[in-house]
Amino acid sequence: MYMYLDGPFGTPLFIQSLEESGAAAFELMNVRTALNVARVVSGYQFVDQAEHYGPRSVVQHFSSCEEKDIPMESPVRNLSKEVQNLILECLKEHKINPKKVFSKPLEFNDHLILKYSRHKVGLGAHRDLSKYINLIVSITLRGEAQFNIHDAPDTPSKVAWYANPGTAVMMRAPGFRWSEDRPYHSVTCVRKPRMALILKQKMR
Ligand SMILES: O=C(O)CCC(=O)C(=O)O
Ligand SMILES: [Fe+2]
Repeated sequence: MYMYLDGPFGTPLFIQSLEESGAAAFELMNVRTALNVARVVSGYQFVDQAEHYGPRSVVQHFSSCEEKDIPMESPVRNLSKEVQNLILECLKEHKINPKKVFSKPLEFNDHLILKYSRHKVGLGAHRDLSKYINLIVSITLRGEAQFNIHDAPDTPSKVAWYANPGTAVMMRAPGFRWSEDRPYHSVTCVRKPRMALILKQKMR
């Protein structure tokens, strides 16, 4: 049994941050735990991605391992379940009806692991596809970068965090508070090659 969550996360304040700026960040687990997960998943199959993506030609400097290439018994899946439970427990503890927070029951069913190389811009400002609902959680497993939230793809960031091993950034996605809002975000200043695990809920 993996033990992952060292907090501090447990106040429903994240809901307020998600409503106000579209995102929230917190220390999810200690550095050593994050690095242990990174070590296990670094052996998975990663595919180098093109330097530009989509109609707006968003810059990206990473290789990726998608859901289908993550084994069923991966620590990624334990971690994902623990984060999901942590969020739901937090709502329960504070007597917040999850139906008022999520339009569909929260269930992370799609995972993505990214390995960034050192670059000034790791991933340009973009919004995730609207088929990813409720919440998106990005957990830094290794390395160091800056995670930014923007009002528009071409405006400077309005919120930014240093993402270090163990840091989790949550972003609202369609369905959160029954709204379609989803923030623009980017990853910059990749000072040390960064590995991130992204938890998503694909609408079925
Ligand atoms: O690397 C991250 O933390 C974010 C990745 C991201 O925004 C995406 O995959 O759409
Ligand atoms: Fe994204």
